[in-house]
This record gives sequence, C-alpha cells and structure tokens, in this order.
Amino acid sequence: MNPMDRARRELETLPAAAGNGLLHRRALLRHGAALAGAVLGYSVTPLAFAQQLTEDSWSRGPGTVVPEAGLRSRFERDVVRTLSNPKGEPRTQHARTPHHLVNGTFTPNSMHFVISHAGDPDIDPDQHRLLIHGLVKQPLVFSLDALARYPMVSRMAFVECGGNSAPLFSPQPIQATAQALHGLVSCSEWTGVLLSTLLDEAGIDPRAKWIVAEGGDAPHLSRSVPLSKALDDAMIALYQNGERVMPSNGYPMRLLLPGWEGNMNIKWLRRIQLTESPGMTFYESRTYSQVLPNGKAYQFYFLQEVKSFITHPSPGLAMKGPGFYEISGIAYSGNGRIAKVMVSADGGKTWTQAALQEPVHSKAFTRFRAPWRWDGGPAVLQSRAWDEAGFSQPTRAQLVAARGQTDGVPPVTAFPSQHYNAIASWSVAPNGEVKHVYA
Ligand SMILES: Nc1nc2c(c(=O)[nH]1)N[C@H]1C(S)=C(S)[C@@H](COP(=O)(O)O)O[C@H]1N2
Ligand SMILES: [Mo]
Repeated sequence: MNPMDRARRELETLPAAAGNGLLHRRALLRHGAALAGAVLGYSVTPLAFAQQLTEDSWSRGPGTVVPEAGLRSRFERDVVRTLSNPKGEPRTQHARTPHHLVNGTFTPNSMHFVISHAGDPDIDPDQHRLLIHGLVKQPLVFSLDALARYPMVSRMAFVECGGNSAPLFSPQPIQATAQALHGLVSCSEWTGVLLSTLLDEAGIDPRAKWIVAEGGDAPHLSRSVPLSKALDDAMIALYQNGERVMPSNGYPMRLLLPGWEGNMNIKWLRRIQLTESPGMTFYESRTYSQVLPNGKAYQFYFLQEVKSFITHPSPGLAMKGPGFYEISGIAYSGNGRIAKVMVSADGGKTWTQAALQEPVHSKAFTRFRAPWRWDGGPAVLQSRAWDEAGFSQPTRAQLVAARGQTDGVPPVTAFPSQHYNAIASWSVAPNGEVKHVYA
C-alpha cells in the first residue's frame, strides 16, 4: 500500500473521542503525519518538484533591501484590525484583533486591540512623569529614565475589555467574524516595574485601602483599584512583546492589572493616588456600572472570568470539504491558569478534552487544539474552559438569565454589555460555511 493510502486508512480507523468525528487529543501527536498526509493527499512527481525549486522569479536574483523595522509580507495586508471610528470623530475608538487571521498565544503589537475614549495622545517620553501621592509617607515622581533603573519583571498577560463579546447579548446571533464578536481581547508579554516596588519606596500610610490611577489623555480616564491588587501583581508596563508599549496601548507607560477588566488598565499613566475609599470617578460610576435585571447596580466587577472561543474554524473561514481539520482557539481566565478545555462538535451533546499548548501561563492566552474528522455533515462547534480555581464557562442561557439580553428587560438604558463569558457556538454547514449560532 502506498504511504498516502496507508495514512488515509489510518485516519479512517482512528476511534472517535466524542460525537460527530472529534478525535482524541493525543491523535495529534501519535498520528500527526498520517493526519496531514490524509488531509493534503497530494504527491508530486520528481520532475514537478525540481521545476518548483527553480522556476520562481524570487529565486533567480537578489532580493529587496531589508527594512530597518520589519513589515509583514505584502501578501498579508488583509490581516488588519477593524476600526469602529476610522475618521477619529470625537467619541470612543475601538480597534479589534483579527483572531481568525492570527495564531499562537500572544498578539502581535500591531494587532493588539485598542479602546481609546479620546484618541491616542502623542506623549513625549522625556516630558512624561508618573506621580505617586495621597496616603503615602513620601510622594514620588518618576521620569521614564528613573523607572528604567528599577528591577523589572516580564510576564504574559491578556487584556480584555469588559465589553468584549457584547454582541452575544443580542437575542439573535449576529453574523460576524470572531474578530467582530470577540476582538476586544489580546495577549502580550509585558515588561516593567511592579507597582509594589514603587509603593514600597513611597511608603504606604496604613489608612490607604485603594489607589486611584489616572491617564494622561484628555479624558484623564481614572479608575479605583483595591490596594491588595496594586501590591499583588500590578505592573507599570514599559515594554510590550519586547518593544516599547505601542502609542495606542499606553506609550510610554500603562498600568497592567493582570486578569482584571480592561478599562482599569490605565493607559498613558500619569498619576496614582492612594486613598481610603474608591474615587467614584466618572468612568467607574457611569460608563462601567450597569443596572442588572434585578435593579441592582453591577459595579466594581474587576475580574475577567474564564472564557474561550474557537478561532479556527470560525465565521469567514469556510471549510474546504470533509476530512481532517484541527479545531483551535484561545482560552484564558483572570483567576489564573487554564486547567482544561473541552470541545464539542455536536452542539454540546458530547465533549472531548482538547490539548493545551504548553507552557500554560497564568492570566494569559492558552491555545487549545482538538483533531476533528469532519464527515461533511452539519456540525456545531463549541469550546468550554475551566480555570485552576475551578470555574468554568456558563451556557449562554445561564448567563442571560442572570444578566439579561439586549431586547427585553427595562430600563432600556441599562442593556447588558459587560463581561460576557458564556460558551460560543459555530455551526458548520455541509457546504463548508461557518456561522454564529446560539446552541
Ligand atoms: N487613559 C486611558 N486608559 C484606558 C483607556 C482610555 O481610553 N484612556 N481605555 C480603557 C479601556 S476601555 C480598555 S478596554 C483598555 C484597553 O487597552 P488597550 O487599548 O491597550 O487594548 O484600556 C483602558 N485604559
Ligand atoms: Mo474597555
């Protein structure tokens, strides 16, 4: 039997781990080559192979000049963020990460999502200062040069807007890409000075229970953060994936609160005041408080809870015929590490455990993968993540019962839009089309 046929035979006989063709996660390791062989299923004659190696124009002469700062291939120009306010009108600007067009576990800096309530300030790093004052023994002011002399740390961390995935509060599934639905979360390696190091130096007055952090952009976005978080893993981030923090992400410095709601991660950070109680600032008492169906305010919901979604396949990426596919996506939790991700291909009737890409970092993206033998019939793909604290994603029905959805519950000014972390579903049709569904 030739190797291709053997590979195909092997794939066909692999036992299913769950309904609708999901295979055991270890099949990727044990049968990877067989799977690939069976998917691609083409072989080349020696003559065609030789032509392939010599004929292309780019192989015949010198290439172009290497740029000082690298740019993506010109063939990848469609891999861009989508902008909600491309003319920069005086309102919030959103830029969404194209999760269906990137891969791996951290987000390239040019693709990191952005929310800027009044555009990106053009800050001169030599003039920028960070002030720490309030309930401290000794108020301190730091230039960028001064901060650079403190001990630094690097860590992976996701940042997620509390409003990410808000379209899923709509009563009918909105047809859009993973970028449009879930694009307000990204993950980077951040490097900077732990806030605890600076607070130690300033000397914390025992009355201090909160910090109020303020940005240097025109709205001076300010949020109150419990002192315990400030002393735990909060960081003054100076570098993002090895280069200076991007202008849109807070250049020259931002507050990083690993695992906590995006808007508390104050960008263009210029001031930290230690206080006895929260500041009840404009953004935290208005924009980031909302009324629940039971009439109570949903406020100070710091943590981004455990969540996952499938990026490949996903809407906009059509499937090309039955056979082997790898289902892959990202999972993360503000509580710590991802413990487990389960994947279903039959709308949640049966599940199998996905493989997690090592290393699994705390409060960072973890990519999961599950091998799938698609028989060409209708399927509904879902992922459900568990974190090391034991929490898991609710179903959409459970989440909506607690928080409401956008059409119903009065008052109409209080539509839910924050902290959607329920299981998301993609349907696959026999023609290969992938759609967003509620299952
Ligand atoms: N100073 C300031 N900080 C800010 C914002 C802002 O507009 N101004 N936007 C906030 C919001 S709503 C979110 S979700 C995160 C987004 O971080 P990113 O733009 O780096 O992805 O930054 C937060 N920090
Ligand atoms: Mo946000």
